[in-house]
Amino acid sequence: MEKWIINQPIKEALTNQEPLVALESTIIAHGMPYPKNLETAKQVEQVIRKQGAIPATIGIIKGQIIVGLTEEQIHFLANTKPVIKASRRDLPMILAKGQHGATTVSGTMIAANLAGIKIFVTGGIGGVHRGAAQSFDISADLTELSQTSVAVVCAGVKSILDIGLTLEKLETLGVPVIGYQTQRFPAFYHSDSGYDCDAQVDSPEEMASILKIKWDLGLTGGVVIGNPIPKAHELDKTYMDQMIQTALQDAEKEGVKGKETTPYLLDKMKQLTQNTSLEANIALVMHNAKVGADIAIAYAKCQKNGCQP
Ligand code: PSU
Ligand code: MN
Repeated sequence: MEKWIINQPIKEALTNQEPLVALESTIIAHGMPYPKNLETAKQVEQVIRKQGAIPATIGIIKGQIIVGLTEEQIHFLANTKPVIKASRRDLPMILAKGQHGATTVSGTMIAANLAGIKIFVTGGIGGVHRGAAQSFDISADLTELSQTSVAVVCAGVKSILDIGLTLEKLETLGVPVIGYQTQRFPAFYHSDSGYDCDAQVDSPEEMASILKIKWDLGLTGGVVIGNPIPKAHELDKTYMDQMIQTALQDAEKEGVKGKETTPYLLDKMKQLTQNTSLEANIALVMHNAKVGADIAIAYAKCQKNGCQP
């Protein structure tokens, strides 16, 4: 059995050089509860299609990485247990043991790159956790971004993380952090983290040319495209900061560690905010899907006919 496959519609799209957008599955299996996770996963794909690009959700079923999961396969990962959270280090074991896996940003970047998909849409990426000086808890997403050439459209990182340290780490790793129509790095539930991006880019065409130049130069590695949550869906900062404090204290009390930390914090935040965080999360993912599709379309044009000046 092949260790990874591309489903037929995605194969055809690749052959025809059509614009493709990769999507992760950890957000489905570990980031949101059933059935909201399934509804959201389907809706994100629809937004991308409506915009004129082709979605390819990535996950692992019975030890096989699948690029472009079918609707039934997405449904399966959305309500099956156990589905293992799959970052770079987890892939060999999950594949060898024939297990099911939900790919994180790092796992999804690896599979997208294998398939030749260069644009990837998600909600938020992992980063440097608060207190990382003690815990050493830094997401494998960051090291993946330093070595795998896929651009990740996200709404920044949640303030469950240390945003300043995350940006420092990305600088060290040589990963460009670009604000889409903003100079400010977004903070997931808020459009402005208080930190600047390396550059502001206002059009999909300019974004596409930056990606093309980077990779043509042989500058291997990803790009973080920070797309702020739409104003109407922003949540109150003081309130969210309080909830984050509580969630972090609970994690500490319960001794939550390692790969369980992020899913634990995401779930706690959802409970503490009585689902308002979940609604905001869904809204920002839809917005990222739209922008990601536009960038994929511009990038495909850039590949075919050369970039716009
Ligand atoms: N941040 C979010 N939502 C998510 C994740 C992060 O706001 O669903 C998921 C992504 O799949 C990301 C992973 O790649 O968590 C990072 O996990 P860790 O911090 O364990 O590296
Ligand atoms: Mn971690």
